[in-house]
Amino acid sequence: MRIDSILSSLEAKHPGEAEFLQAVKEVLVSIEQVYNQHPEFEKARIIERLVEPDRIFTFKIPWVDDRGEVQINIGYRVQFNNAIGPYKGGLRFHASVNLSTLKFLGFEQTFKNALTTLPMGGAKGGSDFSPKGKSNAEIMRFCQAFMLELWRNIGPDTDVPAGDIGVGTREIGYLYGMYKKLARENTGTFTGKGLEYGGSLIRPEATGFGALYFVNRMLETKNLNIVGKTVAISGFGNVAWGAVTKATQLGAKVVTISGPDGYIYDPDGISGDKIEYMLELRESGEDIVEPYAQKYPKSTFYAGKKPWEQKVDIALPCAIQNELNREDAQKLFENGVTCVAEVSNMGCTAEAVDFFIEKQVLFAPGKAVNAGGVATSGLEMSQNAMHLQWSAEEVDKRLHDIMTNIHAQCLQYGKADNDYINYVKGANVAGFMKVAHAMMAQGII
Ligand code: 2IT
Repeated sequence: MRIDSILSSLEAKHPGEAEFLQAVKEVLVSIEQVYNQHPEFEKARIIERLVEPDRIFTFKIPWVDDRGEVQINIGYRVQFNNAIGPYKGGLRFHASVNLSTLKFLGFEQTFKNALTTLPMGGAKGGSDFSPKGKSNAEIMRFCQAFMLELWRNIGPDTDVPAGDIGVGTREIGYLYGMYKKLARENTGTFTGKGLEYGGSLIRPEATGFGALYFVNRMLETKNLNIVGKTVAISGFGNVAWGAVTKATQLGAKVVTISGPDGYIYDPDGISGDKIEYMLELRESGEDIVEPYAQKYPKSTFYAGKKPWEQKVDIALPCAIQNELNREDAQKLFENGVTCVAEVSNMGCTAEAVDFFIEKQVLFAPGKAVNAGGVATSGLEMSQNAMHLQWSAEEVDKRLHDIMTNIHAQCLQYGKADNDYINYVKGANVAGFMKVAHAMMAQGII
């Protein structure tokens, strides 16, 4: 495989897609060795076919704000790869959304979904619409306008969207409501739905819960236990909330959360009503964490800073891509961090990942660690198809088993001779092999 020539031809075709190229490069470097052992992959141009999405929908979303003014956003759906099942992946509503971000997310999703063991292909979508400071009515009108365009291109067996940053249960409700009205069917084309209309128990918690189940498996490889460990978490949205909840339940002490305004350090640990308060912070729609320090005066707010400067045992980026860079990685390492697990997609820069691997820090990538979210979406699809609802215990047990299985796949492909587990390589190779074999079996399409 000629990684450099594949990357430079991609760069020439799609200039300026930095995040996408970063994600592709990471996968190509990981799989190079095994790919070279399979000349049939090269002959079928598997890599060249994998790095182009099957198709991309781009559309205009005009809507009217509360002042009566017309707003225009751009909407996207990147249907990346459906070799192993219907396109599946979230929608992100955030000011930073562009095609490069959604292509990187759709590409990652393809391998992540393969790791879950469930039959789901990869997709991602969203808009540069920022929900920050928008009224409920504005959010509803925007979601409806978004769906007016997208509805024809999705369906329960073709493409099943879900939430991501800026898209939670409320947005899914508005999106799904409009979808149903237009498509005149009620088969659960979205996941992350409310419990009353086809949603799955545990789905809201699943990304964070699954991440902690995975972290537990990572610690076990070093005969370590999570009880009593201090944890730094970034973000304060749905994913961070699930991670704080499960880490605390398992006996760890979470000392930080963060927002775009800075981070909170709480030496007593973020537990009990403080976890509930995270939901209040989120619902305020202001996108800031500073009020936490006013409500809980023993904690400190650090304006404009990231939590990685604190001394902790475990670091869990739960906010957005590239939120932890090489300098942050160095600080964590110097402070004796034991385990770093990306809960956000591509939470660490490439340089930070290289640094952790070079220093043989216990480190795992988002496509393995956070796969519990989409896995539980897959379980929601199963329940919808069967027209029934499983108990929380049933879903949680399946989630737990899936995360254990993903960890085993990472070990199978990522364990080096010196016993260091390269989870990046393990996850990429395991995901790639499944997708590649499925593509080979189905011919040139
Ligand atoms: O990044 C992700 O895996 C998600 N946002 C969840 C996708 C899904 O379809 O549940």
